[in-house]
Amino acid sequence: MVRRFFADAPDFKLDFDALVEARREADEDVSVVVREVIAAVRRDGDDALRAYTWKWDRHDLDQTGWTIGRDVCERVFRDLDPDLRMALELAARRIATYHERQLPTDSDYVDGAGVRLGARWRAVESAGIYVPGGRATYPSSVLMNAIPAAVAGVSRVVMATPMPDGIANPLVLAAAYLAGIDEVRPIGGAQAVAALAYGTGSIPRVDVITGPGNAWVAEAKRQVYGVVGIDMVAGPSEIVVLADGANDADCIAADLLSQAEHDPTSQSILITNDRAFADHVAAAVEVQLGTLATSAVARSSWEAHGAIIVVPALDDAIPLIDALAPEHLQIATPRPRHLFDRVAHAGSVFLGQHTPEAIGDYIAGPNHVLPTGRRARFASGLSVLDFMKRTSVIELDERALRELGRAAVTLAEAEGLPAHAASVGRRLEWNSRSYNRS
Ligand code: HSO
Ligand code: ZN
Repeated sequence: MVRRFFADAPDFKLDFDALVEARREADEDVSVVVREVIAAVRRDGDDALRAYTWKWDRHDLDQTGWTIGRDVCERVFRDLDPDLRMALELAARRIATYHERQLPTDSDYVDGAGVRLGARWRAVESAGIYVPGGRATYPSSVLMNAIPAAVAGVSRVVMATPMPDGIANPLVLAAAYLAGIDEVRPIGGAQAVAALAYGTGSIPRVDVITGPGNAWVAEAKRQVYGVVGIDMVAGPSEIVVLADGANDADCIAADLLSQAEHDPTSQSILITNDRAFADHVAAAVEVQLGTLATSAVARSSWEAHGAIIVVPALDDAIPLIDALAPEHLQIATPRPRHLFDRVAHAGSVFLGQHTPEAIGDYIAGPNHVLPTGRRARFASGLSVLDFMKRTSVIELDERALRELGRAAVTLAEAEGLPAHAASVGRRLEWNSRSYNRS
């Protein structure tokens, strides 16, 4: 049975705080092993990669090759069931169109002091997209990671994905083809992250690594951060559904389960102002769990981390939502924007009764790589900007230097940095000499 909370109960605040603070991420400390793996890949390069891949994936890289060619991915893509191929194509188009709007514009202007200032955006040269094997092997995530990189203008996008027992996931290869990836590396785990970050004899290093992964991959990304850029270290997925009693209980139950089926550590929370509706949804979840093929995972998520919270009025949900800062927020009420306007923290929001979160997982267009574990307070979903960097541009002429130079000299002297002061001060003198000459 799922936990129920009543916002007007005396001990609600305590219970709710415990819900917010509860740790769902596995406590496994993998950092020591990951440190060794990274050191080995830095030291021994391909030899380490070959050995780890054999040990953990039972996969002989020399036999399958160190790269899966674009021609192989294309063949798999062409062989897809036509409905699936068209669905992937529609998703890819919509994701590309949405992300194109994120492309930043350069700036260039002359300010009142006569200083020409600007900012210039460029894509990173290369990016590595990690795609896990195992439970969370999603072709949709290949699109969500690789398309923003392509839209940003990254010239080399490499995908790393493990091939346990030498067997590749065909859907992942097909999605890689569609997303324009031309270099697929059949490697996984911390060793793949290390290879992407530092490079090996056969794998040139990249500048940015994005993509989900298990505890080892997440820890490896954390450890190589700074050598390369990373997107974020994501925790277990979550959803908050705010729904009134006018909703269909079966639909809302399905929404909650769609998140719960991802992982036993996922979290689905319903907030409603209707006590009877809460009962109906709880019952509908039980019925659906009876037939769901993923019910083992979904049930353990729902029973360990799920919750139903009954609030006196929909407005009372707002501070609760902000405290949770959920990755996904569905607002299934008649005036969803009215409520959403007052929500400060959420990774992605789904408004109205016709917008289930799963639409955003696949086809709406915005990215499904989102901040989890209350990180929506300070972080955003994956975007084109994760694959770009900005260079600021400064240009002064004589007049502008005369205008600003003195203040710079004063600050340099205050910081005890005479060479800084001279670098500006000498130019001021030089300017005034040439000024007097003219
Ligand atoms: N809901 C997941 C993404 C996903 N769902 C992929 C299905 N496939 C995290 O946003
Ligand atoms: Zn999902």
